[in-house]
Amino acid sequence: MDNFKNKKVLVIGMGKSGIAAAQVLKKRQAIVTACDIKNPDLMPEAIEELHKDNINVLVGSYPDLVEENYDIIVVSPGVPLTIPPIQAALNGNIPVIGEVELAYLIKKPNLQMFAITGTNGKTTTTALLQAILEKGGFNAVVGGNIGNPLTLLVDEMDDGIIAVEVSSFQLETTNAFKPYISSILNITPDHLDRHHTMEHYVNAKVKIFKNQSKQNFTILNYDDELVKKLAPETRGKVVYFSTKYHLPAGVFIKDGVITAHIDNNVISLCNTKDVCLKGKHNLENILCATTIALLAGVDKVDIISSLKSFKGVRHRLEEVLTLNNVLYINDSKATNPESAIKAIEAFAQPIILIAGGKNKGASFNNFARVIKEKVKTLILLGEAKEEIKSAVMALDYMNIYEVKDMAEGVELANKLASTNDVVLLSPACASWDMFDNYEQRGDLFCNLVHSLGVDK
Ligand code: UMA
Repeated sequence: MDNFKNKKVLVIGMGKSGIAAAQVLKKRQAIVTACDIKNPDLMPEAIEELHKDNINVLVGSYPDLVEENYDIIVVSPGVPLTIPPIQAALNGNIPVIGEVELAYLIKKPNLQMFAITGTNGKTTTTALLQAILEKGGFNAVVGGNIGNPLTLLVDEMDDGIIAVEVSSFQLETTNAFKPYISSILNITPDHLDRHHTMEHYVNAKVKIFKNQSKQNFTILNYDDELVKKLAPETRGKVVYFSTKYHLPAGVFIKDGVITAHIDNNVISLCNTKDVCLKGKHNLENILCATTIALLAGVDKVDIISSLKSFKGVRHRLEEVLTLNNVLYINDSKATNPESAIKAIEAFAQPIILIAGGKNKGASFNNFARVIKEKVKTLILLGEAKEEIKSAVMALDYMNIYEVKDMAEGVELANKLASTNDVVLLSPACASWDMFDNYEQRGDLFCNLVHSLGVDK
């Protein structure tokens, strides 16, 4: 369905995605109602913005699906499909699609989507890809889970490329979505509170290439056993990348040099020592973005120059400041244990770790092992603090402090830190118990750290 004129549409969730979806649908003359379960007092701006566009709004409850006779339901990524109105729609054979699917349906034919998913690294890879494409002379923007709702971008752009970060939540509600190039960086347990089993989580992730055909490319990480084995499930042309193996075809590291073997051409790019993004995990992100850029036709010189200058994204191993020889790092985007483990492993110095938040159904056992090995002091906050505390105490790790909020955490870290330490905010949890999103959590951390600097 790409003609929404006079269609009666219900948009569920009035965050970024819901507002964007409602606005582009209204522009296409659909009869739109946006709803949200939140208390209306907590979302005056969203209500005002939608009212300005003459969009019906229902806040604090959901409408009656049977009575209202909707033609289609558009669901925001953070809304689980198990809520009663969505179940009622599915039982009544009313189509339920996500905001990403809506964007794909209204996309103009000359606008291309290069999509990236994975448990970790997708934001960095998406941002790096956009930087390379832009350097290569393409009209390229980032969109999707990275923070810019895809519907708004698709509405504005006639051609060019969107480097799309897609989450499992967004993929779950796709149907026709067919990116020209798709890629999966890695898959480890995450969001199991929503997907319940690894099988469901993987099923959501593979929807990134479900509709691809032999004209399309599917980029897979050869080093990730689960991802590597997905190759037979796509009809797209598979191109692997690997940080560990010399592949007969694909993109890999040879004698320290990023090397591509694509269509019988061997291209040497730059030495891994010269790339700006540090850490083993970033090498996977770099190889993935490089593979996509090469397939898009970006010149080798532009790829090299981007790799040498791209410094990373906010809230991901972001250097806040160095104060009294203590380095403060904001890694608020580490919303699962795997991601926080990678952050801890990126530092050789003694670490004071601030962690905790809302557990998304993960086990903290591996996280606890890495803490025991590498973290000097652990400061815990949020809903999951007892769970993390039990996991580390089971390994006889006792250097634990519990705090009530971020302000107390930063103040304590500052007090405990000595020369050459790193104070690392890498929560291993979602932010939703104390914040609206990880950006808000990271911004607060940065502000608190900067005010330490002012106080001294
Ligand atoms: N809501 C309901 N009913 C529910 C649940 C939520 O009405 O049962 C309402 C909430 O009250 C709230 C609204 O839905 O007002 C929020 O919708 P949302 O959670 O989908 O948030 P958006 O602001 O639309 O942001 C979403 C993504 N959020 C999630 O997937 C949770 C953003 O990803 C994304 O940047 C944005 O769309 C634009 O595409 C954030 C994220 O945390 C970064 N993603 C997860 C991750 O990266 O791990 C998947």
